[in-house]
Amino acid sequence: MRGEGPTHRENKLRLFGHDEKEIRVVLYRDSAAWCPYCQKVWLLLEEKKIPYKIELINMRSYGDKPDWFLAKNPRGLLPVVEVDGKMISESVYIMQLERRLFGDWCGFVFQPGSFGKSSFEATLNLVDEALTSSPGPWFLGGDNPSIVDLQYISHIERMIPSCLYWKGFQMRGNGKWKGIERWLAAFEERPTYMATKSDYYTHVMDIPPQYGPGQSLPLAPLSETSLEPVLPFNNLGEEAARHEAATVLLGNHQVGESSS
Ligand SMILES: N[C@@H](CCC(=O)N[C@@H](CS)C(=O)NCC(=O)O)C(=O)O
Repeated sequence: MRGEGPTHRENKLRLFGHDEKEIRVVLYRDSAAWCPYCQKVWLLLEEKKIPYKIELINMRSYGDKPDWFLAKNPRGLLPVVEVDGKMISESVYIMQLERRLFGDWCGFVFQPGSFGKSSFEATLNLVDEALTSSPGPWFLGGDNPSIVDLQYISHIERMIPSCLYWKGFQMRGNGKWKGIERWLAAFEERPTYMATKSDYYTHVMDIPPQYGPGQSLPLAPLSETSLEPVLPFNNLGEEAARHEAATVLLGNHQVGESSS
């Protein structure tokens, strides 16, 4: 049914049982699904089931952005959320949007009238402590991820393969950060997250060219745990994987043709 069904990177309309006329939000996110700031806002809208429309905008590395988009958002940064016609950029601020919408709803319904390896490891220890001291997999406990989990996930997802490839630094599978492992495993059971998640190869190579290449160290030999785990959720079999690769390749070819 139009606007319904599972989370997918090609969705253009999300209704969650609402009428299209009720939509107040448009999400402008990057067409390649690389951008970590876009991912967390996208995941937030999906987890909170906020009805919204999606506009895919190319990142600078793929050429100029459409004039109509720059007219609405002169800095050109992604993501942007348009709420009731007002353009809001800065993803942390956008994420507070959910609380604001919720606050608006409560106010209406219930009231009369949001350098280095050692310091990186030390910080990971702190993050891990915060997660192990929580009763469940999430930072704030509870059955579902909160705004705090969403704030971290799109960045940690990118740190895992990029630290591994560029620095030979293994964040997963080494038994050091059990809270982070538990938290990632909980995210990997969620279809919404898995639909927004990208793969190791993309995250190693998706550092925008204007940032320059990652600074590499000699790499440790590859092992079972240093490779991206194939999870049951996305292990659809060889044939389905071939179909998906062919569809995406064809789609990229068409996008390339239309922008040249
Ligand atoms: N502080 C901004 C950062 C957004 C940002 O840096 N977005 C990057 C993409 S990851 C961007 O739009 N770069 C311009 C481009 O490559 O088109 C936020 O939190 O939303």
